Amino acid sequence: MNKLIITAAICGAEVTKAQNPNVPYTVEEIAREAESAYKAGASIIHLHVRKDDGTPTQDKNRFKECIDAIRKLCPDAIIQPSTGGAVGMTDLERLQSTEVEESALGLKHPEMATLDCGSCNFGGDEVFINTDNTIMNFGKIMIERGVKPEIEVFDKGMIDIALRMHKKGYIQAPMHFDFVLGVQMSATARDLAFMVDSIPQGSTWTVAGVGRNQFPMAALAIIMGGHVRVGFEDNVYIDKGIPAESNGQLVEKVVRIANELGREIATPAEARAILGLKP
Ligand code: KMH
Ligand code: ZN
Repeated sequence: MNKLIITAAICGAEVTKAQNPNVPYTVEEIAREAESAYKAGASIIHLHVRKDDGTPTQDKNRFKECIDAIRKLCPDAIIQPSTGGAVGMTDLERLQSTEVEESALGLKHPEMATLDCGSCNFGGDEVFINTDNTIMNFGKIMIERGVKPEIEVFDKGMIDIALRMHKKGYIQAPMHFDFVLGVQMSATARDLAFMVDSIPQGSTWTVAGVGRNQFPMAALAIIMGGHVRVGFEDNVYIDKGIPAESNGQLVEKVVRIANELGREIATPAEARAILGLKP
């Protein structure tokens, strides 16, 4: 079985310090959390950024500051900015994260970014909106900028949308999917198997189990040959009712489970090879 890519979603846009005081807002805090995850074995940092007061932002200058700060501590990590941002942001705001130069890698744009392939209920009256036009526009721009999409899917229909976008030329193969389970679609072994069965041969996938689903979904992915995303964006607890001290602590737990199950952890270089990114 190939090695396990661990993605750390260190910050998110919705989670707050009231839920766990270790959720990062400032540039320094974001760099600290990225380093803890990287040192524990994460090869991808999925990145949202905040203003110092915790307000989510897609401001490209803030992304640049955070990416540069992370690079100093995690020289070879794959940094994957979000283009999802927060509910209610405009497409133009959201796309700013793909404009940021990855100076340390000599790249004009990030290596990867997320591409959300459909709309999703986010609780209460909140709807995370991604129309077909948004997806086509984001897909086209990401191809032009050489940014590999991580296709975010919150339910099965979003896989079908991604496949249609691929047919029309807005997403290139090999495709990499992130199944976010426990928001709209339930996080069960049956549903994960259904998602994995629904993507084309040659694709790669990771799973982000939300809340209490984080570690059960991670264990399933480790066994099934997929990859794993953990982090404060999806879950702030290391155990029931016990806030995690850091993103690194969440990553360490995944590494322990993987070790027990005999799955080796991918380095960033190995993750790049698995995902078809330039070395
Ligand atoms: N915060 C959500 C509205 C992504 O990063 O692309 C969107 C999200 C997905 O987190
Ligand atoms: Zn995200």
